Amino acid sequence: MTNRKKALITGVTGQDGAYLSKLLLEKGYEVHGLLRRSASADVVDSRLKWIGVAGKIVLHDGNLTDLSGLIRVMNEVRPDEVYNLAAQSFVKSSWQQPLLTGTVTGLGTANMLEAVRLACPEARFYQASSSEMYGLIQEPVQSETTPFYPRSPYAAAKLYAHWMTVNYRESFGLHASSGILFNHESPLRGIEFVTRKITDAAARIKLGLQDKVALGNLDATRDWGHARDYVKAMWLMLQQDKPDDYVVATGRTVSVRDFCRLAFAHVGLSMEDHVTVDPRFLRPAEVDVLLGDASKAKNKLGWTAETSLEDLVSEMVEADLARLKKHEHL
Ligand code: NDP
Ligand code: GDR
Repeated sequence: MTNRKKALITGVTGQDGAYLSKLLLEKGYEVHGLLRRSASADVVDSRLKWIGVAGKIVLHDGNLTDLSGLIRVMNEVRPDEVYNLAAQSFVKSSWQQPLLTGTVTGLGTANMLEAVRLACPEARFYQASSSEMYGLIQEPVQSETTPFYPRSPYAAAKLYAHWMTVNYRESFGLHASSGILFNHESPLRGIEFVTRKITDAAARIKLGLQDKVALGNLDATRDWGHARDYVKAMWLMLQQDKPDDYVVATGRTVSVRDFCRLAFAHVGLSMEDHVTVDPRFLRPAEVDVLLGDASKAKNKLGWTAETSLEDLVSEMVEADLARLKKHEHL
């Protein structure tokens, strides 16, 4: 028998799952992860390997859409803390796969809440909510009190999941918290998201492997932070006596165009020479601007973003250069 605290992470193979696993292992936790079955078993844990935690966490087969399987995992692990990070998380895909997105990102969270309520109601629960819920922004700076206006099937699914988390807290007394996280990036960001697409392209162009990169809306602005900082806020939320909802953001918003400028400048190039616009990457509805006010997280959790955008961009470009030189893929 061990006295170590036990955490169960869904979405453990994703960007945040990798950073959170590392953080919790460093804090002495026994870390368990939910792994959905894949025919490509050799690559599913590539992020966990990159960050150095593969083999140090216990993986359990399961899928957010399968309630009985989730209950089985809860009974096996008996977690003290549950971090629900799994989702169909790519906004653009959610217009092509709205029902899948609703099933996994929305109803999947309801399954997780049910599994906790039925199997381990004492466990503390974290829900990965999103700034996308603000969508067509109703206030220039978004906080916990700003009304939501989702602009994609993804955002609508996340809003359902968010309100279910609030409702399970208020109806059943679960220690369930929702982190409304603004965009956060890292060298482990999926290649389909704009920041990693840009840093990977800047590195390839620098190494002579390609000449151009096609993007969509360069004028959208986002409040971009580092995933390594943001997983600390998740953990802090579950250490509070009372569950609550918190915005997690840097308080600075920058356009996709300016993100490109920073990434290309890092390798001594000019984005104007290499970036083209392709309507294929535009969205049926856009979220033009996001800018978060994380004062509540600062005051109640003692959390602030530690990494500047400039440092984040440099770290991502350097990681892509190193990967490409070693012919590694992620
Ligand atoms: P990723 O897309 O990198 O990871 C998503 C994870 O969910 C992967 O581990 C994936 O598994 C898993 N998953 C997908 N579908 C299922 C399913 N049906 N059953 C079980 N697992 C599944 O996301 P991030 O790490 O970037 O984000 C983590 C969470 O935070 C997500 O819920 C996202 O929507 C949310 N979020 C992210 C923000 C960001 O800027 N990164 C901001 C705000 C919220 P597999 O590896 O097999 O694909
Ligand atoms: P987002 O991230 O939709 O904010 O969701 P993404 O990086 O996909 O888009 C950010 C902005 O960049 C514009 N853009 C492009 N986006 C992509 N992917 N590819 C392009 O070529 C491109 N060109 C311009 C987009 O239109 C958009 O305005 C992320 C995800 O992690 C969600 O899961 C999370 O909830 C939110 O962040 C907060």
